[in-house]
Amino acid sequence: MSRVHVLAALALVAVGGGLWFALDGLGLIDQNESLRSELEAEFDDAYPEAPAGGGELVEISLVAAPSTVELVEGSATDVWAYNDLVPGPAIRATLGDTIRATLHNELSEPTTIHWHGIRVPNNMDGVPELSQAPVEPGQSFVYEFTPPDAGTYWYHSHVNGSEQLERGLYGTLVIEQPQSQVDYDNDITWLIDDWLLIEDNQLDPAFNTPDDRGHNGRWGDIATVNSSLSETIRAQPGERLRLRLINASNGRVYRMDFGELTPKVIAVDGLATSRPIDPGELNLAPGNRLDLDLSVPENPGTYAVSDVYLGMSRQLATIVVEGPTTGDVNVEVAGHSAVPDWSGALDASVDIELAFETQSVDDDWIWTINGDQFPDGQPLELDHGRFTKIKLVNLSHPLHPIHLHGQFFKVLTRNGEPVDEPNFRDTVLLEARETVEIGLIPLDRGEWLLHCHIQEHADAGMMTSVIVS
Ligand SMILES: [Cu+2]
Repeated sequence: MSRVHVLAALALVAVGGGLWFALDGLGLIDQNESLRSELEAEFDDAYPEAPAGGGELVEISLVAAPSTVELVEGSATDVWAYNDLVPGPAIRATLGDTIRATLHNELSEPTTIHWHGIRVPNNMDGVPELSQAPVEPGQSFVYEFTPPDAGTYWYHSHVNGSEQLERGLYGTLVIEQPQSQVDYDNDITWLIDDWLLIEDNQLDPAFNTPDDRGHNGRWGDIATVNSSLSETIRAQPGERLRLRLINASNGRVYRMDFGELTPKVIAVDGLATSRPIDPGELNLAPGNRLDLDLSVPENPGTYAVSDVYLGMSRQLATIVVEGPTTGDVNVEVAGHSAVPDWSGALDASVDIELAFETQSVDDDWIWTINGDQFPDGQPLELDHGRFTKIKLVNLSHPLHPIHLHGQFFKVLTRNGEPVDEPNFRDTVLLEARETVEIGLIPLDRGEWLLHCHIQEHADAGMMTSVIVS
């Protein structure tokens, strides 16, 4: 600092600017640190550090094995499934319950289960080599954890994801509030996936191709809801539905269009939003979840629910409204949680910058983060309880839904413009050459994976790890 600046700083004190100004000007207090303290105070237990517990034990056995599913009427498609179901068994528990899930591997290759979005103890996170050894064929592994947050989650394989997820190794996991603020007439989970079929309605056996890796992963030619091409809900006017959407696709992004229906998004990636959002404003990228609150309208009829992400409309499901009116058809939906505003975070310095990039190697593609293909490179280090700002830079044209295990974060900016999202996330989509800044306060200790949720990109090295200590 020059003498002129010191004098100017002292002059500020002289004119009544106060001690803090003066000390800041002299660099004796790190302004950035006081800003961080404010952001940490603003977080104010937005979600709990540890689970409350005190509930029941929910036990389930999950057998991963080859099976078949009827995607197209009249034909059996060979898949890999948990307990012969795609999606696997729907796991439901109440906040405070402990889940004990025993995985039995009856596949011909190793596997694990990741509990996407649940802040589990690090050794229950299902990441091969990082948090557990892969479960070998014929072996079992017991996962046990008490979810600290209510909401919509899912579980899936975390080994050879470009093939194991594509073949069907996933299921839904819903943690209910002990007392819901709203008494829904129906609570429905829609797991959305797309499938690439060849003749006889079998899965195209060429998984994880150079073409998949070089583009946005494997996109199918049919899209299903709960493995059905014609998922239909029947509801009466005035009923109130909770719809939980999960994107389990390897690469496909959806944007939901409800036509004349007017549901509101009330939770993103599990956690409640502090104000309702129009679903047309949000992408449902691989890994994302959206919870919707839908009041069934007065007019009987057949309403299409479609995906419009690519600009054209593709129908995914149908809501049939019929019968007498049972309740209010114009319910005002409210926000439910305290999400920090964190607009002050725009002035905080960036702690970590991650550049996502591809490299062409021998007519193939690898994916790197800051030049390293996983497991090369050093883990990132984050301080427990400290506000941290991370800049995610997509230097490539393909999409990258970036998923951070074990932590929630909030989007602060997109391409330098402030973003006012009333919600946390665990997965954020980076569009072509987009830069997104996120803020988070790490609460869960351990070494966690950060990766692209396009399975082919992750398998081509687009992963790194984050140590919270
Ligand atoms: Cu990617």
